[in-house]
Amino acid sequence: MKKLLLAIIVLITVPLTVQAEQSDIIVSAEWARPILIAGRPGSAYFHIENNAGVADRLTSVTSTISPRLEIHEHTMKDGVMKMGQVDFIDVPASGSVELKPGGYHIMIFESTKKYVPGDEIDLTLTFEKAGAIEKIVKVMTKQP
Ligand SMILES: [Cu+2]
Repeated sequence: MKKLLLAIIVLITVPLTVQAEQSDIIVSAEWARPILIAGRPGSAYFHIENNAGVADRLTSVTSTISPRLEIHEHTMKDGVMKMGQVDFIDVPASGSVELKPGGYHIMIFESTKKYVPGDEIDLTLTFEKAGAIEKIVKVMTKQP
């Protein structure tokens, strides 16, 4: 009887636990550039994979190291590379987006201290459908 009860408990709880931890959005290959002087702008990059059959959208990024993070993109205008803030990054259904130097990136303004290679920066990425995803991002001099 005890064994049967245990089997029933396992059957009931295991699928629920797996579902709670599963996200259709996978964030990987995250890294950030050093911030050599406190307050100087920094940047962070990562790969976003969407395994859902519907599109999602990265709408905000926050961190405990700074009150001001922005989503940016680089664009070519009249042969000149410019960067500016965007409100979101669309992640296509069953597709992916890469944040990288010269493309989409996260800007970190007003950090209270400097960050050198080997340091870590926490990021909370909020997606419209997948919700919040927390990441610890390693500071590196160049893309791994
Ligand atoms: Cu920027």
